[in-house]
Amino acid sequence: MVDQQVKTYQNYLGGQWLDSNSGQTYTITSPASKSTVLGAFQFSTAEDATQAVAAAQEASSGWAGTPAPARAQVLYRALDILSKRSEEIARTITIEEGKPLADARGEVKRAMNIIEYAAGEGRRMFGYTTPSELPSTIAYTVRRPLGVVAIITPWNFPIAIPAWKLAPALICGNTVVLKPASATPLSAVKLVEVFEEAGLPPGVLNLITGPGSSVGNALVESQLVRGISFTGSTEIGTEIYSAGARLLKKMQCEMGGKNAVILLADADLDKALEGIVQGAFGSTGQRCTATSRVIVEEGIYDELMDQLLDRTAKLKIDDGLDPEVDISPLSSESQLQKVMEYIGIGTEEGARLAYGGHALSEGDYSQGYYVEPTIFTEVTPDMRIAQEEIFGPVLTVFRAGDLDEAVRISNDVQFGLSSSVYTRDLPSAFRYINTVEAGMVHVNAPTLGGEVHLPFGGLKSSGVGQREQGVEAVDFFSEVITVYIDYADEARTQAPFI
Ligand code: UN1
Repeated sequence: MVDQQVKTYQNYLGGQWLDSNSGQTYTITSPASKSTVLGAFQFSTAEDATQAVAAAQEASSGWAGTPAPARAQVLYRALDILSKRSEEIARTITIEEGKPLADARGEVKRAMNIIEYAAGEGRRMFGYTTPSELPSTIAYTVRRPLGVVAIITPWNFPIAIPAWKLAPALICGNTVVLKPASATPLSAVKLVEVFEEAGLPPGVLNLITGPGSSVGNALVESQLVRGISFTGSTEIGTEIYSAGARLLKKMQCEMGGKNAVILLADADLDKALEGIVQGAFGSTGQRCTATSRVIVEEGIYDELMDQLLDRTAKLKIDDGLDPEVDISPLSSESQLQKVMEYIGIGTEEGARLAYGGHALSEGDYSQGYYVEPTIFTEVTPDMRIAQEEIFGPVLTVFRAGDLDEAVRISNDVQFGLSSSVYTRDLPSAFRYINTVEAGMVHVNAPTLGGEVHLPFGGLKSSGVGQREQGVEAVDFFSEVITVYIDYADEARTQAPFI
């Protein structure tokens, strides 16, 4: 039973805020304060998902028929509203997901950037014209929306990831059913409020909260859903991709990472150290682009380790609202259990626990899911901690004789999302760029992040389907139609094409 004080939030379908058909809600609590209930949310069912798809389908022709520059006007209004609500929404992210407020502010800014970028694309829905091989004929291409698309998002970027799928989907004229992670529905409700206030027509954006097992499956199985954009684990992404592919949907799955920084002996060590620490421990390691491996050339190994241990010891572990915080709590009890399990596995596998390794539960820490930043050395590529995504502040350190060996270790995982090298040597940097298996490659910069006008995504088990963001997002959320017009005033005596 839900306490009287707890606010109940509803689904958003066809422009109305509604209860789930289940008649049930579930509550969420704050990762930094387990006893603080943040709200009750609809425990939605497959039937709710079907209704949301129907609402999106109903709105589809109207929105598709709205000129893209007019659709952009709604996005510009959403941008303005999000900007006005940015501090409130950043605080919601921190309270709901746990990340430091500075990171949450950055996340809201990223959402604003992608909305701005997508709105600009409203005046650039370009196709092309080309000479035909026939006389008196023109040929051109035009973009059309897919129709109804489902957007399934994770808890670790509860505003930015929905925004960077939603904004391009909307500008291309699709209608959307958004299914946010069940752990972070409050941020999603606020994002939908922003678009509602911006004047998005009813049914163009629909929100259903609740478990992936019922709602997510119903969306994936619906014949009316023509595209799916998913971010989450490789395990779930593989299931969704297979199920969607069977129904010939357009699919985009953004999944796990095991991102490595290679540190060459000639690197600027101060710069590298900052990049490694931010990459490994920022957002408590809960991002798919986090640095989870450092591969160090022998000549600089001892110096790096001395400084890395020193620097890590100075990190402040606290509530995400503390202005001085470096490492805030993990987002849930299950995250804490998973991270602790991997720390146990690393120790059993014979890696050396060089720093941290404990959950923190004394004093104020007892209220949240805190864990120390953790560093394993003497890690070898065959270990599970070297291969599997941990999604927490756990860094594994490897030794390598030279760049080629380092790249071999870097590539020897199933993932290929982001990567980085620190070096001052131009030929080494380019050899790295040309051989590392990753969708995003950084030189002298952390593995994190990305800019909204550039494509984001990975190789191998990290990603499948078109990239997110950049012009690739427009490619994903639209179909290209090829048009031939014969304006000859006489019938042709032969079939027109060979
Ligand atoms: C980032 O590196 O800043 O789920 C973004 C994730 C990624 C987004 C990371 N899709 O962590």
